[in-house]
Amino acid sequence: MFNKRALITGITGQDGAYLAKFLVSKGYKVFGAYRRSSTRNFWRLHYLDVKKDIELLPVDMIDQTSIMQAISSCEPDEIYNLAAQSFVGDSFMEPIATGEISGLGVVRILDTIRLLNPKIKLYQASTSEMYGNSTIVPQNEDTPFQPSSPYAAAKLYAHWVVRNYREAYGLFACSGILFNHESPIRGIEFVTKKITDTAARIKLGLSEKLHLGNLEAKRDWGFAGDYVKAMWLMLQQPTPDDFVIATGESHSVQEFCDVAFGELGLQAKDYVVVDQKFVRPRDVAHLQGDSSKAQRMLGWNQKETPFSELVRMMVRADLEKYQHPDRFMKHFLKHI
Ligand code: NAP
Ligand code: F7E
Repeated sequence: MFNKRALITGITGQDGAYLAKFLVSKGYKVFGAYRRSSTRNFWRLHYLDVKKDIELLPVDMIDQTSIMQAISSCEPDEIYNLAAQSFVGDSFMEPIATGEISGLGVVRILDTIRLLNPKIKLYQASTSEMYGNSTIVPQNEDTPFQPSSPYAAAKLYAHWVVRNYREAYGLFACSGILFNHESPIRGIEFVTKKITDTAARIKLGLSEKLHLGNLEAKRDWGFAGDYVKAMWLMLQQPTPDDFVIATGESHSVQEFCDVAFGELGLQAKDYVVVDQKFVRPRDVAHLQGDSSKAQRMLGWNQKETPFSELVRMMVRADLEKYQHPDRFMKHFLKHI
């Protein structure tokens, strides 16, 4: 018998896979919303060995009907909205699609909950990017927002609408303001994965240089596996609220490179090349979160995976991937 029923949007993404694994371990019946594409991309669910435990439903965040059908058919107690156009760099190239998916998509879910079953609890994936180039460091729940990209602006719109539906209609809707979180299954377009993947290739003689943009940018990087626990904890509280989730430490892109290459016995300065192609029209300089509210009220542990351990975990996974491609490829070859 299942304890509760949860619907996760963005099931094919990094957090979708980790959250599905976590909720299954808690005895949930998990439904995963995926968007139809010409190529199935469930490899992360296979990688974490959780595909067999979940039921998939087609949902596109720009399509109200698909959202309504999914929610009415699986009758969830909790919805975790992780679906988004989540790459800040691309949001400058696709600002309208980003607004539709990451901003308006959230209103489509909120309105469906309001009309169908206002008892459903909602977790919304807000982001530290909403702080933009804030001069206040570290950032907490009271720090003013200054979004510096179409992605951040879309997420801030969603963030305020979640709060508005909570106040106007009494929905149990929470936003987790999560700072950057990474893992071996992070998308290759994000800087951490690009660094560990290329460093592993360089180590094995498969690549020569690593081309990056702004090396000075500082981020508060944590492990995705730790962060999905906070999402769940937010929906188990007596009242809905918003929480910052972060490690409280920040490091520059340069430092990330130094640790990653160091793990492989190499020196980053011999391989890293600055390439203007990867510099954004506007970048965010320094994000570092203060998660004391989450530690106090949720009992969430910000120290579970230290920075050096996170980098090591990612580098080792990428090295293993190129040393034993057959073991990695099997996740893509599994039947859907
Ligand atoms: P991710 O790996 O990029 O996953 C995004 C997911 O959204 C994918 O499953 C993607 O499906 C889906 N999606 C995109 N457009 C969609 C659409 N139109 N309809 C339905 N699904 C759609 O992102 P993540 O790192 O797991 O992050 C999860 C959430 O947390 C996102 O909302 C992100 O913005 C937010 N967030 C992430 C971080 C972080 O550091 N990871 C920090 C703060 C907030 P496809 O596989 O089909 O593309
Ligand atoms: O960039 C710099 C880049 O793309 C981090 C998303 O999950 O976290 C993520 O957004 C920094 C930026 O992540 C390259 O300019 C330098 O300053 O890994 P990123 P992000 O933009 O912080 C937040 C919290 C989210 O919510 C987002 O969904 O690294 N950087 N050189 C580079 N970044 C990339 N991607 N590629 C480079 O070559």
